[in-house]
Parts: sequence; C-alpha cells; structure tokens
Amino acid sequence: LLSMRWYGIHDRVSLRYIAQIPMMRGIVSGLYDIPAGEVWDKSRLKNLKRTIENAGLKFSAVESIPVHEEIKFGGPQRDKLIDAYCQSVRNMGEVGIPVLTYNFMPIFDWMRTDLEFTLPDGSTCLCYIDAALERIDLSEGTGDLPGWGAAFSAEQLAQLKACYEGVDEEALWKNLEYFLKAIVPVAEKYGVKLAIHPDDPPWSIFGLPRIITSQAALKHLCSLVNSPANGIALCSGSLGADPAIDLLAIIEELGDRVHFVHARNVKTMGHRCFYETYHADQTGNVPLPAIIRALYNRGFEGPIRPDHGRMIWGEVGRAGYGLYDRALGASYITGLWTACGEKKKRS
Ligand code: DNO
Repeated sequence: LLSMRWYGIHDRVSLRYIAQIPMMRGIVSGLYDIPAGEVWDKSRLKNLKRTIENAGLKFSAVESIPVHEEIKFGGPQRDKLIDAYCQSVRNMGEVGIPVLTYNFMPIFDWMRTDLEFTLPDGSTCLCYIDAALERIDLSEGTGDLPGWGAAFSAEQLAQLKACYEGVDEEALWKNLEYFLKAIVPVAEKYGVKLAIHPDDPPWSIFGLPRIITSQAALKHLCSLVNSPANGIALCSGSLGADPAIDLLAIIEELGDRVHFVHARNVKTMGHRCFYETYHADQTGNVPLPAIIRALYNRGFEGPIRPDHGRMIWGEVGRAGYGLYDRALGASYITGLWTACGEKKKRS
C-alpha cells in the first residue's frame, strides 16, 4: 500500500497534493502534540482517520507513539506508562489503524549532523558525519540539534542521561523485552501489527546504547515474543547506513515480520559518514530494485513509503519531508513494483 508520511493539518504538504501523486493510497501519521506517556484518545484518532479518508486515502500506519524514556531505562513509573501505551494500541486497533511503528532509541531519535548538505546538482539533503557528531556540544541542551524534533534544556538532558547510567545494551534489551511482553498480546488481540523502527544511524551515539542495529538484533527482537504482531519496519536508509547490513538477507530471513517499509537510499562517504541520496541512485548503498522485488515476491501487502527526500526545485519545508523528491521516490517505487507484476505476467 503506497503511503506517504503526513504531519497533520500543519504540514506544509497538504493531503490534496499527496493524493495527486500517482498510485498513492495511504497516509502514515500520528497525533504529534500528545506528550510521550499519555494515551492517544480514540476520538482524536477517529477524527484524524476521517480527515485522511476524506482526501480519498487510507490511514495505513501510525508513526509513532513515542515510548516514554522511563520504559526504555526501566524507571519506577514504567508499568503505569506501559498501561497507557497499551491503551493507545487498543484505541488504534478499535479505530481500525493496522500498523504501529515505534522505536527504542534512548533519548534521541534519528540523528544527522547536517540537514542541508549541498549536492553537486544544487539540491540539499540530510547527512551524518561521525566526526561532526563528536563536535556537538550538548552542555547547553539539545538546542537545534539537527535531526532531533524535541528540545531538551541542559538540566533535562543531564537528568535523562543520568537515568541511563548503568543501562548498557543488555539492560536495554531486558527493558525492551519487558515492554514487548506487555504490548504484543494487546496488539495481537486488537489487530495491530507492531513494527519496530531500526536505530538511525544503527550505532551508539553520545555514549548511549543502541540495540536495533543489525539483522541479528532484528531476529532477536522477533524471537523475544513470538507473535506475528511483533514485527519490524524495514527502514532501508537507517540500516543501509551500515554497509555490513544486508537488507535482502533481512527480507529473506524475517520477511513475514516486515510490517512496514521505509524506502530510501543512502550513500556512504567513509566510515560512519553518509548522505541521503535520491531514491533511484544506482550507486547508493541501497539496492531498492532488488528490495522491492523481494518484497513483491513474498507477497508484501503492508504500507511502504518513500522516506526522506532531498530539497529540490526551490522547495522549502521540513527537512527530508518536502513534497517533490518524496513524490519522485514514490513514483520510482511504483515503477519498480509494477515492473515486478509485468515480469510475472510475461513469465
Ligand atoms: C525519521 C523517522 C523516524 C521514525 C521513528 C519511528 O524520519 O523515520 O523518526 O519515525 O524513529 O519511531
């Protein structure tokens, strides 16, 4: 189900424009004003769904209900917070939204060091350079840290970081397992497929542990609670930033647990150094044609969305989430998908 991420009525990219992209069918969205830890209200989810459906599209996935830090570091309030999370999942299921993506990255979500990296053709894209990350000074808080949506003051950040002292990868896995044991049965019962988003980039940053960083990790996650509802979001760009990760092998091994696909491309410039190139770049790290074929052959029917695009044609907007380059990405995905069907018809 070809989908596009939409940030709600304040998104500069309107639902009407998204619906004009050929073959576009679904919307990935969420209630972005609700703080982590609070229940996502059923009537608000219903309203959002109605708005999306009025544009002729389906609400194909929630991205994301944030997992409260206490759940991740295993704080004293976690049971209460997990209950609230379960309630949001129930509400989603009752409203009829089939997929939920979430992540388990401590404190920071996706991270880049430059949101306007200029390419030779004059377009700009997101990029990550490890050495530049090391130069980032967090002593004043997160400020306008590239790639990071929420802002923390210096005190908040210090407090949070202190909570993670002693939380190593093993402890983080334990906390993830604890969380999954509570939410997977609820998701299963209410018809929601969970899709964990890999860590982006898939390595530790700012000294914090990151665990969803490899094929083995994804496999381990699936085995922690062995239910079809406990799955993954195959984010080709996040995983593709590490050339050691074989995206096709992941589909081969865990294809039945891939519930959501973020399709994009990256190009490495060195160790832990990459920029986000256009979707169709055959010289990028991500073999999108082969990935789409593998998904097609496995009968993948979940939402697939173009991911971060470059800023092209003078567009201004949310870095990675403009209309034009993502629309090109969507059309590229459509072309690849259609070609798989044609090939099948001929053979
Ligand atoms: C970035 C997104 C991520 C993603 C979350 C999922 O553009 O792919 O922020 O939504 O990690 O929980």
